[in-house]
Amino acid sequence: MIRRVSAAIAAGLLVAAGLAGCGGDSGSGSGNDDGKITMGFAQVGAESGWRTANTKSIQESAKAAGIELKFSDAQQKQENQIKAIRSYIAQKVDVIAFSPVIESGWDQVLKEAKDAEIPVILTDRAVDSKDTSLYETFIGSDFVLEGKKAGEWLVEDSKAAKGPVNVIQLEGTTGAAPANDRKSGFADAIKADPKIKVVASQDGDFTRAKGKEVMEALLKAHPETNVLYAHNDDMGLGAIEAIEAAGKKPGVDIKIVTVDAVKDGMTALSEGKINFIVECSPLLGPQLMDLAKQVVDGKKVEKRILTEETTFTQEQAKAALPERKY
Ligand code: GYE
Repeated sequence: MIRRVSAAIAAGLLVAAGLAGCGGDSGSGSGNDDGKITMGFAQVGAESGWRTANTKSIQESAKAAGIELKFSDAQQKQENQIKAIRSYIAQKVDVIAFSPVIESGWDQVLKEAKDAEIPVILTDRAVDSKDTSLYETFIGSDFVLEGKKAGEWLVEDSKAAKGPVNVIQLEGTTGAAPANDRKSGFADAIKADPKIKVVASQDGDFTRAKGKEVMEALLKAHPETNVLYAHNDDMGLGAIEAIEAAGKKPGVDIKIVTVDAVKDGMTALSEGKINFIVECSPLLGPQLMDLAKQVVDGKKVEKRILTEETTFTQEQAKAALPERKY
């Protein structure tokens, strides 16, 4: 039944009152045949402002789309996500969506979903599975491009610099797609200027606390640092505290470029503590719900759907802040 009902939703023909009478054929549905699509969503965790906004977007848009959402928070642990996905399979949800904490190690559980004929949508982070039939589609950002934009900004900004440009890089969670890709995109772009060197690069797990802790240690080991590249705003904001505690001025003594553009990051940018932010949009919910309806309906969708994103200078942040939703 679920297939026919969701087709009706897509066509805009659904009359809520008619729903109750749509029982009968249980199809590949969730077992409760109220005609509603049930989605199991295995979230990474609550590590950053980006993640909080992403979770809110998913929960709100599921509600708006009339999709029943089963939501779990894996606290940044792959084994928790695998457990959650297995439980969604056991509950016979109509569609599974998840944001894989790291890229590797998903083939087995994705095969289990496929065998159970439950379509899977990757949101935000990708997997490195060779067999792309294990998921329907990926929706999210081009992280390599984000890293490249950060690097290109630094190359441009360093044109006037006389001496060496010594960069500390705070990486996202080791093995996560955005950590791998933001690192490689950045590395590629800074090749354009031999003055620019990454003097230290370490995992800050995408959190403010870890960003602060790692920056404290790296600053001691590399007092010559004059640039910080953080793979997200939160680590950058933690690092700002470490920089200030070391008696240096963030944004001036140490220039800072980050990725995300969440409100706290944009505020620091507008105050001159960050120099440049590459945007990464967390508002994937509406598109995800749309795709869920399509794949449950058996429709073919594009294999990789990329979000459009911009960048912000300090001036642009000041202008954009009042309208910023997250
Ligand atoms: O940039 C970071 C979060 O996967 C794109 O995860 C996401 C990243 C985001 O923790 O803040």
